[in-house]
Amino acid sequence: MKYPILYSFKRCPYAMRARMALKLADITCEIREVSLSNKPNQMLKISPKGTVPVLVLKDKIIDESIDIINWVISKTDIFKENLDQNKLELSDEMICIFDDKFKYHLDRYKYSNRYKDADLEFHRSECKKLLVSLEHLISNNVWFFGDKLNKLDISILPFIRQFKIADIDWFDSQKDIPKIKGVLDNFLESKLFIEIMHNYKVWEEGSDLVYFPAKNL
Ligand SMILES: N[C@@H](CCC(=O)N[C@@H](CS)C(=O)NCC(=O)O)C(=O)O
Repeated sequence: MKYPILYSFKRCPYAMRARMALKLADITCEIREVSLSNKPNQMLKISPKGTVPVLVLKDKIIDESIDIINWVISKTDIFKENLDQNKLELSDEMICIFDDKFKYHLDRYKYSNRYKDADLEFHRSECKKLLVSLEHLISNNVWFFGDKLNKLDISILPFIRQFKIADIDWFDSQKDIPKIKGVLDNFLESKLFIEIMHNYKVWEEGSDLVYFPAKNL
């Protein structure tokens, strides 16, 4: 196996953050775009829980996005010396809060029709409270902790993007999260984000090999 294999799904925020870490580290993978409604058996065999992303390495399988990011960080210097210990700890704490609480309320806000008795406004306001607490912790700069991209940016911005997309006019009308809005705009316009949102055809057994990052980028 020449390159690691990455099972991915373009619009999945977890897969996005894994692709960002891999792209920042310039790690070439064979990418297999997955249809979530028709997951390949090859993926389910190695990761029966059936979520993307899944990274297949020579000696192990990593099927949690944060573990993929941490693996990349352990192998490379993508975020090296950017942050002091306090900020590193704060980042990991915020990532846990966003993966847990923010994601819980985001799903119930975005897909309130899929959850019995979900109150859209309640869940939106719970997400918003978490954004306001993040707003108080971050710098007034390009990224959350300054002018350098960090683990916190790539880990939670894909979810904040989803929160915005759920109702763009409402999001834009919020006045108390200006720094977050600025960072999100920088993220959406960044070369990194545009590159990791490349379109790939859904992979199936026998498909031609395709690579991430895309060869023409
Ligand atoms: N904790 C996992 C969550 C991954 C996840 O839930 N991915 C979604 C797509 S965004 C998925 O694969 N869902 C399976 C499905 O919809 O069947 C991670 O961080 O990698």
